[in-house]
Amino acid sequence: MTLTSTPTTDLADRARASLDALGAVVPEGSGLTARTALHAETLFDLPVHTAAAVAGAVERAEAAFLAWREVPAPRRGDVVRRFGELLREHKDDLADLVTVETGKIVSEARGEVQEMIDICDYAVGLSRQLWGKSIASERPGHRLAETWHPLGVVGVISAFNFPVAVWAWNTAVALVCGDPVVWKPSELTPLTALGASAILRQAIEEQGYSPDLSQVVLGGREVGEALVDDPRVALLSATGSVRMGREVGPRVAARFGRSLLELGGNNAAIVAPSADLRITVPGVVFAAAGTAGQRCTTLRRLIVHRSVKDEVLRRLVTAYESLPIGDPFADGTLVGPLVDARAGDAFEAAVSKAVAQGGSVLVGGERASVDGLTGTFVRPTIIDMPAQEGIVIEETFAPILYVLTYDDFDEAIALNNGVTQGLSSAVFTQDQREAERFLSAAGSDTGIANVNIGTSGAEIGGAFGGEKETGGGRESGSDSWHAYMRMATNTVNYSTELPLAQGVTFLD
Ligand code: UN1
Repeated sequence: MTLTSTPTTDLADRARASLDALGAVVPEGSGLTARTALHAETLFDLPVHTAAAVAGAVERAEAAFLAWREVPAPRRGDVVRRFGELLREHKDDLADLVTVETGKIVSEARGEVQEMIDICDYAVGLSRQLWGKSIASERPGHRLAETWHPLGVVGVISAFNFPVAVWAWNTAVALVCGDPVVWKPSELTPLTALGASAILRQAIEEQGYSPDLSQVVLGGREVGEALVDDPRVALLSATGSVRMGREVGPRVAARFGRSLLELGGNNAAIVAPSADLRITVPGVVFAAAGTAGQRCTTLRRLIVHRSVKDEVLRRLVTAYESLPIGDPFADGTLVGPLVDARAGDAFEAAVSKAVAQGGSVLVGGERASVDGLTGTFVRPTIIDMPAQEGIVIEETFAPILYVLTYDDFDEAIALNNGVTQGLSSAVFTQDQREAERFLSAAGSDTGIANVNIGTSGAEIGGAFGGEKETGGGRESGSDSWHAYMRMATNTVNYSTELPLAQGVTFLD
């Protein structure tokens, strides 16, 4: 099924109209091109920042930090509350930019902005918490406590697939924690970044604070490196490939900076014999084919019990065959384009490798053409694999679901854990023993582990992140805010004696 198409000229106008509505000034210059996933053509030129310009941004952020850290946290929360209000007002403007640049369907683009609004609400509440523990002291007349203080400048490097939500998770929390943010968005999504940051800066200025609390630096590798290596960047929060994380982590550690890494996923779902297929099938389809397979939480491996395999696959193939592929702006489209031509090449290469490894393509496996659009469209794909090796243990950012078969539940858990990435996982079962075993210490080893829902679409209230090569960072809810603050342990002696800890005597 093919749905209507929007020409490039309309998209450029649409992007400019959204940017105007968001109050974003599009800087003049060249070095970076704004582009759209819907067409192979570009929209318009943008300037890139030099390393010196990044250093200038960090310097201004550092200056803003010195004042911001002394603003009471609930007042810092006022800025984030206003940002959330502006996001509600401009939801469609920002969602439009997300669709133009990434090709995400309208409902998911709006969902992404909703995720920003949700984290703002969360951070506003957090601004009245930021609590520390009070600990029992062994000494009379002494109080032992922990205090959380602002950390410093936070550098954010974000990926194209969640061009604004992941920045917002970091920024809403960083701001209430007392930290300014310097943001390097993906080179594929500069417009969305300019739009989102314009309304945050409006919120900051309306409340009378320095706009240097939120800055955007545009460009590629050099811009990222300038943030990574700047000793004034106290925390570097980076979302992207394992390859990127392998470079960023050690470089930040070498200067004793902190990093928060959100890297690749190769997420699995186990389908047990008792699985309720009425929720399993839509759960799997959304997780594997939603966002055209371009979430780090996308479901990439389906581990199915032999006894239900035929039925599960029959239903999945039927669902896949009727997935509407097309213009992400059109009503009814569920699968939009991949972000660019390179992603299409990676999709084709992965399918060929899987087939060479003995996989059989059950549905999809090829590109799709959409009338009037020159972007890269592919058919969501399911490939039955003989073993978990080769291409199956790699993350390909495309809608390819590999099927593996199991007989014994422990074997399924071993397959789930048998990859180097550790972001998200799920089990579909009605057997409580299986569900609990999956969630236990001996179960799934991922940072997100779900029962009877898919691997993607996490809410912001929980901490988001994963283990192993996913990088170990946690963002968004729960106590992820600790990463954005420094903790001091305070011992206060309000007695008239000076007892030493551990019973040590000195000068007695
Ligand atoms: C990502 O793919 O980088 O859980 C983030 C999810 C979304 C966020 C994904 N809330 O799928």
